[in-house]
Amino acid sequence: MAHEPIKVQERVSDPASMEALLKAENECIETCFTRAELQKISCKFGTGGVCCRICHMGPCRITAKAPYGVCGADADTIVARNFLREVVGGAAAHSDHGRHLVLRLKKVAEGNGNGYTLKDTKALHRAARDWGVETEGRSDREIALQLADLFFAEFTSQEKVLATLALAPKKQQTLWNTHHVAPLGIDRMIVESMHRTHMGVDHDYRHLLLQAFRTALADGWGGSRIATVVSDILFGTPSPVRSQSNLGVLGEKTVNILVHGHEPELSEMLAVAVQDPEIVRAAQAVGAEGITLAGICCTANEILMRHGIPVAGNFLQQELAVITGAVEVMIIDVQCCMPSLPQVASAYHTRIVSTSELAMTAGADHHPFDENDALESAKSIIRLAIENYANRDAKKVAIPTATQPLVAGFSVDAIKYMLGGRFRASFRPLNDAIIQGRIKGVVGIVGCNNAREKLDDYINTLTESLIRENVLVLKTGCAAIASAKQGRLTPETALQQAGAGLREVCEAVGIPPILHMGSCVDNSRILEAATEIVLEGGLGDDLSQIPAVGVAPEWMSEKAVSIGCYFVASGVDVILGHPFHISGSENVTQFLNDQAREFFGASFHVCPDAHQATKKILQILDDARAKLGINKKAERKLYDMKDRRALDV
Ligand code: NFS
Ligand code: SF4
Repeated sequence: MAHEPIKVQERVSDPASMEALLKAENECIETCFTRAELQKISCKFGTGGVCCRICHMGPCRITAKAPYGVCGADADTIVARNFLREVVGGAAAHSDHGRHLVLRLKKVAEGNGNGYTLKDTKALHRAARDWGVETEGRSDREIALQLADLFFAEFTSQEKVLATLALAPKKQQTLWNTHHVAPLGIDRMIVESMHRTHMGVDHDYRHLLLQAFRTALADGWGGSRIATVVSDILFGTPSPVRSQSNLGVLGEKTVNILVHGHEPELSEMLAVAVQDPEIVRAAQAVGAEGITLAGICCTANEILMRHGIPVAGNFLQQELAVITGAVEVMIIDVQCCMPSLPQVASAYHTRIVSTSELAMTAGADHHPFDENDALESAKSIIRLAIENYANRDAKKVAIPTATQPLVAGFSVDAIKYMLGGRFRASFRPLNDAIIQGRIKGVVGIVGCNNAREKLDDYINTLTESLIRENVLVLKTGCAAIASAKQGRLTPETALQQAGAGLREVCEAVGIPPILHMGSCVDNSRILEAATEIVLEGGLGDDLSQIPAVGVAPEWMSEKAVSIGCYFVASGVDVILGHPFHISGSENVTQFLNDQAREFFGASFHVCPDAHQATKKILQILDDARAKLGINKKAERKLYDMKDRRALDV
């Protein structure tokens, strides 16, 4: 399909994406970048959130001349209802991901693991302790079984608030109870929110927005937290690992398999299966040197964190990966997989293979992942790729050479260990560094890429300026991959750019200034880290008091909306690179960007560029420091031996 040429250098920033997008342009392949061009003018009713199609007297659109829908709903009601439904979408996606993992945990606990095991018994015991499960005199499987049932109850609880909330600082829990936003069962919250947004039910925008925060809390402290914990039990708690990133990780002479999507179950098995000697021999038999397994989006983050499997790219690179002409099979499951993939793949030999029973895509080959024979299932998909190698058309292959090394794998456990050593693992050195002003604060940069913005640009500019200002940066999702591709996830490179105070601390304890903490459900790890900071003491007694900020610079998905809401409801200010679709209601905008502070001690802020965001973040951190009385100018002293000894293992 011919389309207007696009300015490649205005759409992407890393050299590999630039090369691949140019190739797409030359070959007249349509991508999200060209489609974004065609969709350029957005509907102003949609942008403002004032289009209601909840009942069939509508769609109704609010204008100055028609300020009410047919039923009498005003802009506040309509915007708040639409917003709540976005949170529902995001919370549902994260939580259903979590549910599938709990189902797996239960099977393993019952002795029907079919290749899956309780890989990390330390994580199992940690979870048992956190959720109050008796371990004395019980087998790991018994513990896991009770834990799985307890987690199921978190989904279905009808009257009790989530048990998981007890992991938050006490004051946070009291606050949630006072404002009636402590969520009951995750499924109940999601259904109730759908009920409340049905025609003719909940109409008060404040009440609707508080429900949005409540549903989001069921995601962050419930579904996502559970997903992370169970993944750690089944697949191992991440610890620092080196790997490579960007499209250049694809092999010129290997069978290339990309996993894309979110659920770690299949990708974990693929990571095992590609090492099988029989599979390797099969690849060699078709003339390949071996197999390259790499990932896109969050499933990439999952296997990167645990196995060091390379990351081929983030969200906006999924089509570009296919356009290299060198991918035999791209496996997709759920979330963030573009429906355009089979169309792009049709220009090459690439096969798009969908594997989740939840998700089919027209034009993709559907090979449902057989969980009862997981390893065999993984191998059969790899064999498809091996067979397809012969169909690769050398004339169409151009793999960008750019790759960058990285270090990932910073679970809270790993950070604690690095900070304090094996025997006194603790956040103390970090808290002290914050109190002394060597580190100004902690900022989580998370979330997606968005085809309406230049790929990675805002994320990377912001990250650089924050570390320069002595801010420790925690990363997840596609934002983490952005840093990886820029070579900023190696301690060496990043340290050269960090401010003096941050650099000293990082060097002394051996952590990089930018920590890759995992996939988007692993934003729960950021909450966990923030909680550790509170519990360690000296920086206030709830999350709203510590100098911490969350940022979603290039966000696009409903999951990001939910994440933003649970951060704010947890007391962490959130900066958005572009606003929610709420501008049609001043009241809703004011509530989210301001009034939320009265409830939670935090709110949303919109900063359209990285420069503005940096200023805003530093101001928020400074304010928090002033309130804590730790805003004195940091003494510029180098670490002496005593300090070093205090930090050393
Ligand atoms: Ni998060 Fe991960 Fe990426 Fe955004 Fe999508 S992959 S779950 S939603 S696009 S960060
Ligand atoms: Fe219109 Fe009200 Fe129906 Fe919405 S619920 S479509 S505003 S009549």
